Amino acid sequence: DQTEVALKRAVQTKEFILHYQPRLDIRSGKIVGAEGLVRWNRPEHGLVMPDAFISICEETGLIDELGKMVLEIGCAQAIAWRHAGLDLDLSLNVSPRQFSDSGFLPLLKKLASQTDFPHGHIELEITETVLIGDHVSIAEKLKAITAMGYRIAIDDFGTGYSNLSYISRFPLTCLKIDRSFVDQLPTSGPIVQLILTLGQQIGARVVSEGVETQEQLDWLIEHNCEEAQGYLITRPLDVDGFEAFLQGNA
Ligand code: G
Ligand code: G
Ligand code: MN
Ligand code: NA
Repeated sequence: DQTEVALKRAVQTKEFILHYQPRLDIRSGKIVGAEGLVRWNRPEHGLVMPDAFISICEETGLIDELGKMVLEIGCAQAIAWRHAGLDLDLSLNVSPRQFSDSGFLPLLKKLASQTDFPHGHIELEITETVLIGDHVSIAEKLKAITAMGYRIAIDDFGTGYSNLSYISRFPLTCLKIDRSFVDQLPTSGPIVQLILTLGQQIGARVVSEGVETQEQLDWLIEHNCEEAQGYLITRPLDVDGFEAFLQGNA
């Protein structure tokens, strides 16, 4: 199919870039990090959003190469920000297939061995799907990844089917509340509160995603959620836009 052929070429010629959506530390009001979100800069089409190509990449196996590119771009950017004196944590999305690929740990190891790799400042976002299966081997894999200096976040938390009894055995530093819950505040308050309590219990920060209104942010402030991300703060921005946004918020 046409898109698939174009994607294959795009992976080879590296037509992908990252946009960055800031993460707000609710208590201090400071931007403490960003999530990198991939876009395909497709010739003659313009910017293509991930929903139009991530699943094709998963199905065709192109995700390993694309995922590698995302990690390389993200790590290089995180290093550049540190050199510029910016103290930012960067979250990068990892797809389930990429996580289970045998080349994934060696790639992480190679990236972490780079000069100036920002140990403790790169967070990998995995979904609950990744946590299904043999919990002992998953825990070992996650421990190996954290030992290299990465942190682990669970993305879209609350929408999957991860076994809650194992959550505390995994070395998780962050739970990202899916925006479908944030969108339904205050009706969804009991669920959000449950996740906030769980985060506290296991020592993971909780980030609320998809925060669009001041009312939602006020609810999160009142309930001691650590971080917020969403259109209320800003949409994902290209790197120049993101850096300009940081200046405006300094
Ligand atoms: O901005 P948004 O349209 O960026 O992203 C849509 C979806 O694509 C989200 O579910 C997001 O997690 C996913 N996504 C964005 N960037 C990446 C990436 O680099 N790798 C993977 N696997 N998923 C991504
Ligand atoms: O699955 P993941 O959490 O990585 O998805 C991030 C997606 O959410 C991206 O597509 C991003 O553009 C989108 N997004 C970020 N903030 C908001 C928001 O406030 N509202 C909505 N509707 N989408 C958002
Ligand atoms: Mn994400
Ligand atoms: Na999410």
